[in-house]
Amino acid sequence: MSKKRILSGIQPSGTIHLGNYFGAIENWVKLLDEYECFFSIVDYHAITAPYDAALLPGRIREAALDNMAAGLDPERCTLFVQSHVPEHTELCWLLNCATPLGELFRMTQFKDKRQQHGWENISAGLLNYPILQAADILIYRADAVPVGEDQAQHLEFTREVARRFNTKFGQYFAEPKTIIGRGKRVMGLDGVGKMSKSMNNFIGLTEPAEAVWEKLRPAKTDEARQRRSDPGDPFKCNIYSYHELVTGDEQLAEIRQGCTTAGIGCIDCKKILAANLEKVVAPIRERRAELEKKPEYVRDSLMAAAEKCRAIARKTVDETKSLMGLGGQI
Ligand code: AQP
Repeated sequence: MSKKRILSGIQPSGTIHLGNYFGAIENWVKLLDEYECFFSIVDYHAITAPYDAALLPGRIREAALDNMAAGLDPERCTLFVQSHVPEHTELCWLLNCATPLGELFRMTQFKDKRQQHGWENISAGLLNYPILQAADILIYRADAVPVGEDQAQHLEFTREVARRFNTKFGQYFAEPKTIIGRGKRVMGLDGVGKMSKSMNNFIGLTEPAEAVWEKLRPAKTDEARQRRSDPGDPFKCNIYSYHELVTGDEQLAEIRQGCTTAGIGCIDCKKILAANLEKVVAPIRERRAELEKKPEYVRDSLMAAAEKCRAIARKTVDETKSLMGLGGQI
């Protein structure tokens, strides 16, 4: 029996961080054997916000290195760069024309960015981004999409796009399921919003241990713990939420106990976190250093993956066009 297919993507819009890892990449690696896997470095999405063109090629390369080092072995999955497969934008146009504008204006991410930056400073691409995302997924007829919680609304939107298309032009696209990762919403170091590349509130996946400590040391904890002797509530502490991702059950119970009884100070709690985190990320950092020595291997893998994708994507676009009355004999 053939394996079900998954697809997911990551933007090369900055440093890949622990939110990306625990919300998405870690889960992608776990799913490698169970599914036929497609993962995309979604550079067309990364240009929906202001960016420096001179930096983009380097960011795409960094994203490829980080993802491969984290376990996306090109022998076990198809890791490709979105813009190497132009069919994504062709399908996006077709789906654009079958999607009401009102649905795009209702997307939370769009509403947030519009409020932050104002109408004049956001691109039409940002409004249309969910349709491109739907095209990214539907073009491979993916059965499921593993993402962090912030993408749940966009995936519901993708299912709507598929449903609407099927109603109008005939049953064609399957509705992909959402698979949410373990760290479904990793908070930023400020403890206010989700960890995100654009908010600069992140710990980079492959940042050196010293740099990670410089970020953790002043990071916010439970406000009740003003002095070491003040008891706190671990569930109100952002540092504890990171512990839940990297600390084993027994030590986690000790941390909870220490926090509620003031038996452990915040700095010591952070030191344990830094040590446990290092156990997870050190092997990734080492693999990344090895991959950096093999730029041709990285480039060739991405190119071969794009070629494989183009064959699948072309077929979907041609069939979609045909259902929409395009591309036939005239
Ligand atoms: N904080 C997070 N917790 C859990 N999952 C997360 N993801 C992102 N942040 C978190 C998941 O990572 C995958 C790639 O998403 P992305 O490249 O869009 O991540 P980003 O860091 O949010 O990127 P930006 O450029 O900073 O985007 P904005 O400005 O929109 O926040 C996805 O599966 C995502 O769910």
